[in-house]
Amino acid sequence: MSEPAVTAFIGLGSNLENPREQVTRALEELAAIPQSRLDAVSSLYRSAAIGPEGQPDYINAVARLNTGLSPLQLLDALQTIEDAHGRLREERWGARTLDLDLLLYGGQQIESERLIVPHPEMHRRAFVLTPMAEIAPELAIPGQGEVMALLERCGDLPLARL
Ligand code: A4P
Ligand code: MG
Repeated sequence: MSEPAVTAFIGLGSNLENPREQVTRALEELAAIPQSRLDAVSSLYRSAAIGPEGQPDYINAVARLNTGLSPLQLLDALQTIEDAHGRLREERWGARTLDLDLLLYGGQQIESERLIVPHPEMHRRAFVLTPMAEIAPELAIPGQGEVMALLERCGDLPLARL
């Protein structure tokens, strides 16, 4: 393996078809991404869905990956994992069961057609910031500020740590 260079953070979310297992399996799949090393994984958290009502609760987690892949190579790898989970679901629900967001890629700010980093909603979402604070409490989000300060501003979305 070439020397991994960049620390990336991945947000995991699922609210269909045994979400806890979806997330646990996705973490194993993240660990198998080429030229990359899974460095840290948060606890799993359960919260009510933000967005359209009537959805099941979500399970969320955040992972820290040391990677030699470029941002788009990493996005490709994440989408390959999403597709593998999504294909199973399409038969039954027509919905995706796994969302993998590239939250941060080093300190870079990226705005391209396929990829916006930092993820544009992450700084407002307790279900991202809480697990992130667990594995990187000192971290600052480029353009937004420190994770702990952002989390205080989020208001209280009840999150249950599993
Ligand atoms: N894309 C651009 N930037 C990124 C990035 N940083 N990471 C593009 C990943 N993808 C990125 O993504 C659509 C396109 O965004 C991709 O093809 C990629 O090129 P998607 O995941 O297929 O679309 P989406 O699910 O509609 O968007 P998104 O932003 O992932 O969904 P949301 O808005 O995050 O909503 N409530 C709780 N409690 N917990 C949750 O996890 N999640 C959602 C998902 C809603 N409510 C939730 C939760
Ligand atoms: Mg997504």
